[in-house]
Amino acid sequence: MPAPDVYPHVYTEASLATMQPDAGDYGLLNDAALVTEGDKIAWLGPMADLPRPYATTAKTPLGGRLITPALIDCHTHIVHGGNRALEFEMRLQGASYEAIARAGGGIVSTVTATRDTSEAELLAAALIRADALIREGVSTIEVKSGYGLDLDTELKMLRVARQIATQRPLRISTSFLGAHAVPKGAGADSYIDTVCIPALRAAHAEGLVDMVDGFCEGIAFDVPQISRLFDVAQALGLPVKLHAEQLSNIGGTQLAARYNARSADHVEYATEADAAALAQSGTVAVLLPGAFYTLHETQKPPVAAFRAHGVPMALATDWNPGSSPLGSLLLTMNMGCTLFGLTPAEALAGTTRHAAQALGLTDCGTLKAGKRADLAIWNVKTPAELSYGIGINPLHTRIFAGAQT
Ligand code: DI6
Ligand code: FE
Repeated sequence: MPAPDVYPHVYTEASLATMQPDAGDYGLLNDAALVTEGDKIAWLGPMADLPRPYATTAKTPLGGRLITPALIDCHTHIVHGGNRALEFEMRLQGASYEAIARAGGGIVSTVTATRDTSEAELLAAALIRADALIREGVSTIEVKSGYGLDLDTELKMLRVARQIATQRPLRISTSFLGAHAVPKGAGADSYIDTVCIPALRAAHAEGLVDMVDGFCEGIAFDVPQISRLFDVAQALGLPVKLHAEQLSNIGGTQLAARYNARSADHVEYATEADAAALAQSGTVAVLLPGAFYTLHETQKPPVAAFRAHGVPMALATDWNPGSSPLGSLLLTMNMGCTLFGLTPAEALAGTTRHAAQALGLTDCGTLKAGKRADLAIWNVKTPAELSYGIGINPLHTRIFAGAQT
């Protein structure tokens, strides 16, 4: 891990997409400079206003390149064993995601593979995925459990997630997703009460849990079952988030709002009333176009209603072996625009400021003096270019906690 740099770094001849709220689409500053000291942003503004003390410091001229906050992937399942290429082939021949899940494939097949994979092998595979995101200027990744569905494997997954941050210059937020699927041979109610909730308590006791997540869906858990889990989360002082309204509407979004969830994710089938509830509770809607694309969905999330009600929208890869084997947050931004109709400014807010909000992080996601110096410097001049390219990676340099990495 590189030691934090204590000397000021002065970046000049840059455009800054500060992503400050209420500063216009991108909070854009042209002909600007940005100074980092240690792991923080010390100053930013027009080059002409660069404070005296920095005038004599060595500078890094960026030739008009764009600086944004480093990107944040706020919904991933990058710790998992095996892959589901076979199901991809089955879906191409007409089998639906739900039919495959009900026949014992889907999430449950990744559970078998994850149980059978050692901690070291899970970590090695997760690091390869994390590296792909790092190469695109990502500084922070949320990582879920949920392919264990037993105490030992759920804890194994969360330990691996924590270890990623010891092996790479990355910040990791963990979500306990024990309520992801009903394991083979179990009943949903007894699974929640006798396996999932005890596993949550054990994982929390080991300091492995930052948030609690669930899958509220016809093929997974209903509102009363998720409520029981969320009651325990609340008693433990843990914030919640929820996979809600992905394939149908069974009330998950309203449930998330009642528990002041940090985010409600997927939300394709959310309604106007659901949008109003999210606005009320200050919950972020996390849109996951990778799953929409992979599953050939046609129901789009109600973006117009989210805008009308002022619901912050984030974008994430949902990187998982089944519904979203998508390893690019930049491509996710393009898909958010092309498939869901977001503007490129909304897409960038969705992978910076709003993604930070979805994780409860207040020290990153925008460019401002005092925030962490987690930055991405791009070989582009205008921020819309980040969403416009398809499979193009214009990253020039990633700065993590003030250090070039
Ligand atoms: N929704 C998703 O998109 C992932 N989990 C979930 O609840 C899918 C996980 C998988 O198919 O393995
Ligand atoms: Fe997911």
